[in-house]
Amino acid sequence: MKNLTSDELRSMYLEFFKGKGHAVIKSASLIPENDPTVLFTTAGMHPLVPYLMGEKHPAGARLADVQKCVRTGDIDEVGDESHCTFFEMLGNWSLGDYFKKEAITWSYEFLTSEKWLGIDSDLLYFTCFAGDADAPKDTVSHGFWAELGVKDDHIFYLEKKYNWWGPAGQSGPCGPDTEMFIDTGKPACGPDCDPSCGCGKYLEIWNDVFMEYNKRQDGTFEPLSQKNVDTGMGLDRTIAILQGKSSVYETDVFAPILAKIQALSGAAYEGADEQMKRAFRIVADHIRCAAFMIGDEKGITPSNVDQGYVLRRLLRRAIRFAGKLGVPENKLAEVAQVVIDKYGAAYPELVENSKRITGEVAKEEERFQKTIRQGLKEFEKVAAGLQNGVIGGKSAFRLYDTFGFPIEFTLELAEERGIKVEKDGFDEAFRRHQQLSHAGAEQRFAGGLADTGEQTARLHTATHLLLAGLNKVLGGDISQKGSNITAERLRFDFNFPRKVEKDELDRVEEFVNEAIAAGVDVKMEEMSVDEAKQKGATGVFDAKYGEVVKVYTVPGYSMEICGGPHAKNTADLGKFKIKKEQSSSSGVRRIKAVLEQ
Ligand code: ALA
Repeated sequence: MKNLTSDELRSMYLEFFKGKGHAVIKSASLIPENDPTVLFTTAGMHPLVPYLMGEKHPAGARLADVQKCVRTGDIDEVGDESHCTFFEMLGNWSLGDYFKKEAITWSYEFLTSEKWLGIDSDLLYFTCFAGDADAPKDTVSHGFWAELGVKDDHIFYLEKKYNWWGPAGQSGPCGPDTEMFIDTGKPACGPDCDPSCGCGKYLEIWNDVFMEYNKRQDGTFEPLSQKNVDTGMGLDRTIAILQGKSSVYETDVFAPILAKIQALSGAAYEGADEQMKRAFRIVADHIRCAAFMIGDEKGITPSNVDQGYVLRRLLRRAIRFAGKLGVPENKLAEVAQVVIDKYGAAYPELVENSKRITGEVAKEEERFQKTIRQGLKEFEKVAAGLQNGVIGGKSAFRLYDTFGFPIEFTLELAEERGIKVEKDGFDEAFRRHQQLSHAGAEQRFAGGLADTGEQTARLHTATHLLLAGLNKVLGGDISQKGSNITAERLRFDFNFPRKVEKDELDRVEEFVNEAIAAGVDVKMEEMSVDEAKQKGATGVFDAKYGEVVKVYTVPGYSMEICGGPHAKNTADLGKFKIKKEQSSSSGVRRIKAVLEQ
């Protein structure tokens, strides 16, 4: 097996699929475009949903990429051997082109051929979908693995829970998958040990999804108009295997980051006990993830809502654990700089935005230190007023909710002084609070990119007109910072340093309604990014599709790079109405608007 660095694996993967006729496309932003269902891009397929649903991709029907992804659902597991909040997914795509035979043959070739990864085929195990009422048993995939020489006892049939891929609980493209595992050398956990048992013997490294169904909003399935392949190989996991490491945190990726934390803290990572190791890994993982979030082409900053909230939580958790390791205050920007240096060649946006990354990390650390000092004072007040030596759940929650004082700090301080904390009461108050606020939840409304309904298309077009209107009324420097469209309304974030006044909003509304009244056809053209820029198209997509992009024009009003879908004529839009203008995060305003019929 080849011992590759992360940079080498990225290049090798893309080179292999280029050789199989794939166009290499750039990673999309971590912040989904026009998709209200998730806060972050959680898999390589996510930005490609419109194309999996049948829209034509400008780069062709065979694509390969390395997509940056964030999943914060299992943030509490970060720090074990394989969980991270940020990860890179290597993927190859067939948009109605090849299907199971080619996908499986190429996966096998890339994994086992001496020219590529050269993994000993005896170490590899495979799973296929066992079949149920929604779709048949995948004997076809099983057959292709067998043809390649894989023995029967290396192939398992597993149920939908393990061998089906599709956005859970949502509508969208989905289908059975076949997964590839490597034997880590750990002993089997028992006679029933298989790749689904999670004991650690088998580590999943790659997943080939055969997307041939669309899951409807009502949970039923319909065949897709085209059959697609969506694959995802975890970069961190695969290099851990290739480098002979038992943990993703021991690879060339994390080595310089952990070394920096070690140097700052004075504590040693090697030989540290599990708890200390975990603290090191949490700091490394969270700062890596934060650097990618802030450094993203649609960079976000810490705030109390949506993506900014998740970022704030990651940074504050990193700060807390860095404190435990003895890292002095206000040093985490230096750790972020190491992340920038390590990933800069593969992700130039990190280098371009390096000042923003280190600046935001430093600012958030200062803010948090201030919060903690304030919280400490409040804690002292609470502690001084105790009658029975117990801090009630509600008081602990108030420290957390009103003063931002982490519950862990309350628990630690209380323990030092022999004070008890009603943790159950805190948990109860916390749960109630979580149910009320949606911040922090990754999965949200239904709909999203898979929603190509007419009203959604109209709102997409209205969003372009809104951006053009804002530029006209507020001067030409407005660009999109985020967009979120449901069938009912649009939400649009843009850079602007102050509140937008009522009369300005009125003029923007007028501009959009004028374009609607003019009843012009919306035009779509494909061209290179450079050409689009030359023609004056706006759009945040310029790093996304590599060479060719779609440009939607509302002649006389707007020209924007976008993946669609859009209304055919502005007259279809109805009446445009701005419902709300508010702050979204520092330097970013948010507008909510609707189309009234
Ligand atoms: N979309 C598939 C996954 O994320 C490849 O596992």
